[in-house]
Amino acid sequence: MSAPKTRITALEQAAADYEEHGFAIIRDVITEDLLAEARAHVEWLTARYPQLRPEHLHHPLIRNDAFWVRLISDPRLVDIGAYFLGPDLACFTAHYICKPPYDGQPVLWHQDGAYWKLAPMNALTVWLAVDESTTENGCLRMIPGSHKLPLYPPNPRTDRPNMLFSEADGGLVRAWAEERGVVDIELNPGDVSIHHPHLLHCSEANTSPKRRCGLDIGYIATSTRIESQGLYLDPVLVRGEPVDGVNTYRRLPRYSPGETIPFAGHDTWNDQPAVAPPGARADEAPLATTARMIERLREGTVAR
Ligand SMILES: O=C(O)CCC(=O)C(=O)O
Repeated sequence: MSAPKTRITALEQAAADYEEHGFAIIRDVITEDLLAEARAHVEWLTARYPQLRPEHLHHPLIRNDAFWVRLISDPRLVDIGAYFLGPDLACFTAHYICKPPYDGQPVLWHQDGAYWKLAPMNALTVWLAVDESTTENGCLRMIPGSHKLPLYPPNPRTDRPNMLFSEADGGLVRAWAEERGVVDIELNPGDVSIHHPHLLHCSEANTSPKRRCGLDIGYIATSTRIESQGLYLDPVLVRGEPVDGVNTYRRLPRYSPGETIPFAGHDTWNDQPAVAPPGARADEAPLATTARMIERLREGTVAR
């Protein structure tokens, strides 16, 4: 028997919310087996890069990491991206923002698109809760309807620790928050929230005893050109077809013990035809590129 026509699927509901408010929540997307691997990955990365704050586990660190590619290519996440952006989909950025207990840094009010140079801005942020994310430990906060705003360049802000070293105009945020209110996006592990590149959103410091870790994924339609210089290099094609002359796509990184965590399926990972050949070297120094990314955030030049 076919489903009644009135039944609204989770994605249809999300699309209606997204259209109206600029964000939506989709519950129970990722199951505990993969979440446990994501947590192991975060532990592994923080042990490997003790010089970095765990809010800064940026994509240059992990884009040649087979588990990272497995995670951002998960069909349950890609289905969400494809529902909003169409069947030909790439991931151009994805990083863990992991706020440790008691001193996790805030992410001040901003619009994601102001940090990206994409043409056209056919992009979606998909935020996967790796840990529980609540008001207490610094969940995302969003201003409904603010996705209708144009993009404004962020203002540098370094007088208080904050992950982006910048924030949106205070007057703009106050006016919109008074008019529309602010919604705290409380999520259980495995839930996902999505938001529009123009939406005003932030997250507070984590002063609680509970870590708050999320994986922040940027998907684009393959017809969107990445125009930033030097940071958002070679996206990963996660579904469908590239568009001729728009972007170049990286070969999938090989699984190699020591270069990522072991994960379910790692033993057959290298059998996929798109995996880089044995001996292929990634032409990048992940830590140096990440340091440059943090520096460009600090300078306010990340969108160039
Ligand atoms: O994870 C956070 O606290 C902030 C994430 C964010 O700003 C984003 O997903 O655009």
